[in-house]
Amino acid sequence: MHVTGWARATVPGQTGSAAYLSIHNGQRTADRLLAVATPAAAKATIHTTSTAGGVVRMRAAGPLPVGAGQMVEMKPGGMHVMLTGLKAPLRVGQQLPLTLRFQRGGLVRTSVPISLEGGGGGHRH
Ligand SMILES: [Cu+2]
Repeated sequence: MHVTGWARATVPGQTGSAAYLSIHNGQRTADRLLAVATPAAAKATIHTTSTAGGVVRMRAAGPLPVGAGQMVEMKPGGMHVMLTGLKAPLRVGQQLPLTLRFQRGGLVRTSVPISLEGGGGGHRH
C-alpha cells in the first residue's frame, strides 16, 4: 500500500480541516481502508461529499475499497479525511502524521505535507 497526499493548513481559530490521500494498492488482492487516525486531531473520519439541489453534504464513507492494482484519489470537493478537534493549528510546511488501518494490509504509518492548496512536496502554484 502506497499512501501520499496532503492536509489543508488551518487559519486562526479553525479546529477542523481535511486531508486528501492518494492510496495505491500494489498488491494482487483487494483491500479496504477501515480507519484513519492522527495524533494531531481528536478524530479522523473518511468522508464523501455530494451536492444535491445546490446543497453540499458530507457523510461518513468508510470502509473504503481499494481494488487490486487500483489507486483511490481523494480531492477537495470529493472524498477526504475529515479532521476534527485539532490539537494545534496545521501550519504550512509541517507534516501531518497519519496511521491508516487496512483490512488485509494492517497498519500503514505515513505523514503528509500541510499546505494551502495541495500539490505537496513544497510545490506551489
Ligand atoms: Cu468531511
